[in-house]
Parts: sequence; structure tokens; C-alpha cells
Amino acid sequence: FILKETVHSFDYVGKLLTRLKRNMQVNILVVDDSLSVRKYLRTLLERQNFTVIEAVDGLDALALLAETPQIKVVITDYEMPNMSGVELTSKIRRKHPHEKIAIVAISSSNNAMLTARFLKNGANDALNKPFDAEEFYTRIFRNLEYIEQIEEIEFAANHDYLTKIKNRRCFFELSNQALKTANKPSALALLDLDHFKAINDTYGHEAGDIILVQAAQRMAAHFKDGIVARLGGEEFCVLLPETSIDEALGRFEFLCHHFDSFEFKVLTQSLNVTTSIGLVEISQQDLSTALKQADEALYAAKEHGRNQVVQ
Ligand code: GH3
Ligand code: MG
Ligand code: MG
Ligand code: MG
Ligand code: MG
Repeated sequence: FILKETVHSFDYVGKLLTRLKRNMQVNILVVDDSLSVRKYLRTLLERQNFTVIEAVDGLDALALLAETPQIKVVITDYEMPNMSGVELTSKIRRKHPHEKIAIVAISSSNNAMLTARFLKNGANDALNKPFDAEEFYTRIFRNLEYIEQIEEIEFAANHDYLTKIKNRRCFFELSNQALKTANKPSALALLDLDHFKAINDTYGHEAGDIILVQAAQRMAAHFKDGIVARLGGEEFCVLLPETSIDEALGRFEFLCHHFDSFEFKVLTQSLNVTTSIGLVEISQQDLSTALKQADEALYAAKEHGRNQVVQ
């Protein structure tokens, strides 16, 4: 089955160490009707610290995929009872795009068209039997890297670089989706930290950055059921889907008091920062109209002395 055994190259050891440092567990699904092949692939993969899940055929594989969300790579055989590897590949592709789950097919060199069929049906890559361990590892790592790079790019496109919470783009996308499916009015709040320019002027821009990160984390922790984003500068936004304005008012007033009494730890100092909040109900009006209304409420909160919620 495998031509030769190779010792781990430094390349893999390096990748393995990065993986361990990041404390990431990667699940790989091995689909093969042969017990000995499954055991062999398991041995190879476990050497690289992958978590291996075994499926005995295509049906088994589809069931396991449905119940295990964290599978990033599927390695599939071709000839299996019930369903061929090519059929399995095309079934997986109907639900999972190639940048979310990589399918690496185990093809056979005495069937010239098989690799092409696998690739046409959505496999990311194919290995011809017999292959050696070095090639096996290279293909698995390359496909995994591709998926992880896409994940990083998606994260960067949807999150704010400083605070790591969602950004404006992501906020609009998720909120519009949530509002479309909402059956009740929702609550929308705009939050702006008070006198933040003075914080920067007094303690420096870096101190300001540290506070922004902590403030963002507090808001995200407070509204786990909502969509929390940094719109820009020291301005944040929260959508609480299907939440009444009364309930939201209580929760945002709580957050306001929480900010007021919380001491932001900046290097050796503890600083107090407050926030003003504009809150509106959002039911019929579109998101940008509701944001304008929230901005007016926020302006009123600033006018009335800051550190308060105005609806
Ligand atoms: P107000 O209570 O009226 O909101 O006063 P303010 O000083 O917070 O408002 P203003 O809009 O005048 O100033 C916002 C400040 O936020 C100015 C800007 O330097 C600072 N700021 C915006 N983005 C960042 C950032 O990423 N890091 C830091 N440290 N400061 C930022
Ligand atoms: Mg087979
Ligand atoms: Mg501002
Ligand atoms: Mg401000
Ligand atoms: Mg201002």
C-alpha cells in the first residue's frame, strides 16, 4: 500500500510545533472499507498529532460529518460498498465548499480517469496508490494550510484588528440577516466612550488602545446573545435580535453602571472610563435609518451629561 516509510522532515516538525503552540486540534475523517488501510492511515496521521475519525463507507462518513462540525479534511477511498468515493465526494460538496472541508481522494494509478473524476466531483487533491508517507503528509498539510489561510482571511475581513471583535462590515451583514428572520422587534444601541480624546491626551494613545480592547471584550461578554461590533474609533454597536426595548434598556443601563465602576487596567494604572449609549427599537425601518435614530439618541445622552442611556 505504501512504498516506503520516511522520517519526519524538519518542515513537518515545525508545523507540528506551531500547531501545538496554538493548541489546535484538527479532526481528519478517514473513509475506507478496509480496516488495515484505516489503521495504517490513522498511524500516519496520529504521528502528526491529528485526531482521526474513521468511517467504514460513504453513508457512515456522511453521518459522521453531520454530527462532527470540526472536520477539516476527509481522506476517501474509491471502491467501497454502498457508495463510491466519487459519489461521496460529490455529496459532501453539496453541503460543504472546498475551502471549508478538503477532500483528499485515494486514487489508483491503474485507473487513469479516476483522479480526474474525483477532482471534477469536488476533491481538492488526489493521491495515487501506492504513495509514500512523505507525499501523503505534504498533500495533507498543503490542503490544511489552504483551509486555514482562508479561515484567517475570513476572520480578518470580519473582525476589527485592534479589539478582535466584529467590524462594521460583519455587523451589517449579520444584523441584516438577523433582522430578516426576526419575528419580533429588536433593539439597537450605539455606544461611544466618553471623553476618550482626553484619555489619549493624558495617558497616551497606547493606553487608549488597551482600554478599547478591554471595553470591547466587556461589551462582547455582556451581550453574547447579540451582535457586538466596533464601528470605528471609540464607537461600538450592539444589535439584540427579538429583544424588547424595555429589556434592552435594563441591560444597557446595567452595562453603563458596570463601565462606570470598572477599573480599566493600563500598565501600572487603573483608569475609569464611562460610555454614553443611544438605544432604539428596530422593527420596520432599515438598519441605516435605525442607526441614524440611535445616533440622535446617543447625541442626547452626551448632551445630558454622558454616562447614561437615552432611548
Ligand atoms: P465624547 O465624550 O464627546 O465622545 O468625547 P470624545 O473625546 O470621546 O470624542 P471625540 O470624537 O472628540 O474623540 C474621539 C477620540 O477617540 C479621538 C481619537 O483619537 C480617539 N480614537 C479613535 N480611534 C482610536 C484608536 O484606535 N485608538 C486610540 N487610542 N484612540 C482612538
Ligand atoms: Mg475499498
Ligand atoms: Mg466618537
Ligand atoms: Mg467619545
Ligand atoms: Mg465626540
